[in-house]
Amino acid sequence: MRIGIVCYPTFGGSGVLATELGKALADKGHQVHFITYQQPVRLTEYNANIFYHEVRVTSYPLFDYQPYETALSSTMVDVIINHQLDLLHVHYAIPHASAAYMAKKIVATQGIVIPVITTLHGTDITLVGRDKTLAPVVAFSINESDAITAVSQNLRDETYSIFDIKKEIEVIHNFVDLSRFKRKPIDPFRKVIAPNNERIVVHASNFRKIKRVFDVVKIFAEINRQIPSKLLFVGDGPDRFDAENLSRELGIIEDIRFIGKQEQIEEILAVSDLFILPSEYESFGLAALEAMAAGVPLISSDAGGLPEININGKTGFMSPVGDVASMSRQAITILENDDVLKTFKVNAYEQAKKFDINNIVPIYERLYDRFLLKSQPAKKLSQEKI
Ligand code: GMT
Repeated sequence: MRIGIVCYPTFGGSGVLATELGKALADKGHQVHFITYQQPVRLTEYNANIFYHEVRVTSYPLFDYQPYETALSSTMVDVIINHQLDLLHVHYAIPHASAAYMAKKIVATQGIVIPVITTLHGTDITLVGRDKTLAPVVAFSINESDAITAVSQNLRDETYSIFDIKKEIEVIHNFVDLSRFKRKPIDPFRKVIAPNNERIVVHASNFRKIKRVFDVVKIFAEINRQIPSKLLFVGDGPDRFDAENLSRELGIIEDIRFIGKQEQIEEILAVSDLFILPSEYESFGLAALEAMAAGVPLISSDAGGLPEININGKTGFMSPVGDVASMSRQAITILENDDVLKTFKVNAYEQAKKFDINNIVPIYERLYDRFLLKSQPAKKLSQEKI
């Protein structure tokens, strides 16, 4: 199959998921064409079945805002025609679903039928997408997609409650490549972070308000009062600076490291004992699933789709959003006893197995197959008169 994948190329969950999906499809022999404005961060190795098409945006003095969506549609048209794509799979509705709708209409004028599958990831619905300035276009382009998927049952329900969606939304959970996260801890690395064998707690995110990173600092302050421990903050974003200030105010800065965006997250998770994700909302929580795949238990809020991955009292614990006291107590319960920690680690890994890449990717392939039967591959036609 020749599959076009449209995504954000950054460290965000939707881009990571889309890139991992593309890589897995390429390994299975499909031809995968990534269409985005930058090389996706997880696309690091050469694969003969993977192509990358950069969306180049023309700048012109008249434009206060560059027309990215138009450039994206035009690149889609070019790739659909010249690489005879069988379908387009767009990740994150804004602006990918509406750009795909436009591309679909343009190639239709040349007699080409291109199915569009839209995968909803979270904030494209629950935060940004519902904004009045975007909502009509988001709802329209989702409804015009040939298939719609959501990464959790919760996101599916939220989408129906926020928008008037007339089609079926299929739930296909996020997945993880277990083989990538099953690493032996690198002892010298662990020693650098925790020289006296302290527990290692980790949080990874984009440090946006929705992630509640100040709760992470407060929870760690309580853990640190009772258990020798270190906290690693992975990632970067708007609340990082204030999180650092809060750590200083609480007198725990010496036990916290802000290590920025990391490509080798599996090395960090391999030495970690606990992952904290107290988010206001999380459609799924891919970062938490990756931690669990590395055998790291999870302290999380019970928001959004998190109850679909975190089993309370088994793989970690969940508390209401903002309940720092409860999350701190639960974290200490896991960390204070070696045997308890070991059991939670095993359970976390076992739970992650349910979301193994080998179980989920075939669901996408079956979805694609349904549309292939209905459409013809795009014929290479001249674009001269477009
Ligand atoms: O977490 C973020 O803010 C990034 C965001 C994205 O779209 O890149 O992640 C969303 O998609 C991930 C992959 O499907 C989900 O696992 C995350 O839970 C979801 N984030 C939110 O819903 C806040």
